[in-house]
Amino acid sequence: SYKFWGTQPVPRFDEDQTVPDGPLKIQTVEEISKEPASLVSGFEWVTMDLSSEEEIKEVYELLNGHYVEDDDSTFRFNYSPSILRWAMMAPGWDKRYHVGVRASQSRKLVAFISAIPVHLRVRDQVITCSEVNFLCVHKKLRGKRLAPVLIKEVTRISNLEGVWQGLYTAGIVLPRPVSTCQYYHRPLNWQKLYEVGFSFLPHGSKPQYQVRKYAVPESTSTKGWRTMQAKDVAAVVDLQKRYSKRYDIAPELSEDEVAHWLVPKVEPSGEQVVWTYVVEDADKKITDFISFYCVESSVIKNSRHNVLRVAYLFYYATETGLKEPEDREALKTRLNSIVGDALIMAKKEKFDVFNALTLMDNGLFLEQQKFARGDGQLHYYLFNYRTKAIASGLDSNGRL
Ligand code: YNC
Ligand code: MG
Repeated sequence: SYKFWGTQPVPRFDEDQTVPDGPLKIQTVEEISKEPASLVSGFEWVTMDLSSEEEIKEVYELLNGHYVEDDDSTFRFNYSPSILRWAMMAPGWDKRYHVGVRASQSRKLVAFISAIPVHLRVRDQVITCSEVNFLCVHKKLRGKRLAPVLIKEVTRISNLEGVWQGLYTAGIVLPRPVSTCQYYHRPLNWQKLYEVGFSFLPHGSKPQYQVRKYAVPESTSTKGWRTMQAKDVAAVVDLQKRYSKRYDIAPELSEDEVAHWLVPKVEPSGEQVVWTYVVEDADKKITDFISFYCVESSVIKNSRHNVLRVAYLFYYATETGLKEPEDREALKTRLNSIVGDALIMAKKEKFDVFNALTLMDNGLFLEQQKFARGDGQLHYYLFNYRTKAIASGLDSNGRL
């Protein structure tokens, strides 16, 4: 019945899809409250300072204990403090968008929501959105309608800055997804995935067959393959800009954003969040790039393993997809080469599994690269923006 979402400027399920793209509700900054809504007594709003070691640790601990789990509570996302900083302190970040709720007496952080600005192209229009993430309510405070209060607060803060649109994803169905993707998983360490209950032994197979099936070569094979460096930013921005024109919805990434999101950096602790590789041809031109980032998952109850190291496919682009007229087979071959090499790098970096969604051109390599369909779906949503549904890489039967 969507008691909350029914009051928000989001498209309804039964809505006519022929209306032109645009906002659902138009307001001015003057109409927006200068003060947050009051919370139930005993709780108060706080702005979290993620540049403080203590405060990022509090956000980390809330999420580590209470953030997204899979359906049978075997795994829970375990975003490290480094990844949280990477995700929430991207270009244009502002600490006002790191919204917490504390218990007044104990000072314990019990809920959180965040946003960063993103310039999103939806078909032929570019909109500034608040990309909302890390909505989390402590397990003991669930079902008390606190989530709508957090969502309204991040909306209010965005609106005061003149931002009227939102972008977010969720595993649950809400009114109304702009697109829906399936998760696909490519085992890298089959034995461990089997031991934690993530992978199953197919009928008639043996563990050693599965291990052999998912083995990857020792070294990459794409000529000119190397790690991305800061000097590649302008070339990657240009390639990404041209390649992403093929999609109906894509962020417009600035040089600062590409430097932030894609250039690999090793922290003093030795930790790394993102891995990006470029392909440089004989003329020193960047012809391809591909990236993935790391989010660990806690293995909730298993005597042998505590965490899974999970790589998530991020952006990629290739000149091969830009040739006119488009040569689909050449693109498919090229994407299989660079994704295959990315899998090799992820294996070297000790990842257990490599995840990808059915978006971008992923339908061209998921099967060939031995990704298997997972049971999770990810729904993409726009807040206060109407546009026709965007197909993911699946047919009407939900097949690749
Ligand atoms: C969700 N994930 O439907 P109705 S994703 C949005 N996204 O409202 P209560 C959600 N809405 O149906 P609880 C949601 N989950 O009555 C629930 N809701 O209209 C809706 N889980 O509130 C729900 N993190 O407080 C219902 O529920 C209402 O206590 C019920 O809290 C929910 O980060 C939650 O999955 C998710 O921590 C906080 O279960 C809690 O259960 C929890 O009674 C584990 O809420 C962690 C988890 C969510 C991950 C994410 C993206 C969030 C996007 C939020 C929407 C942003 C809109 C754009 C705003 C900016 C606009 C501008 C400009
Ligand atoms: Mg609640």
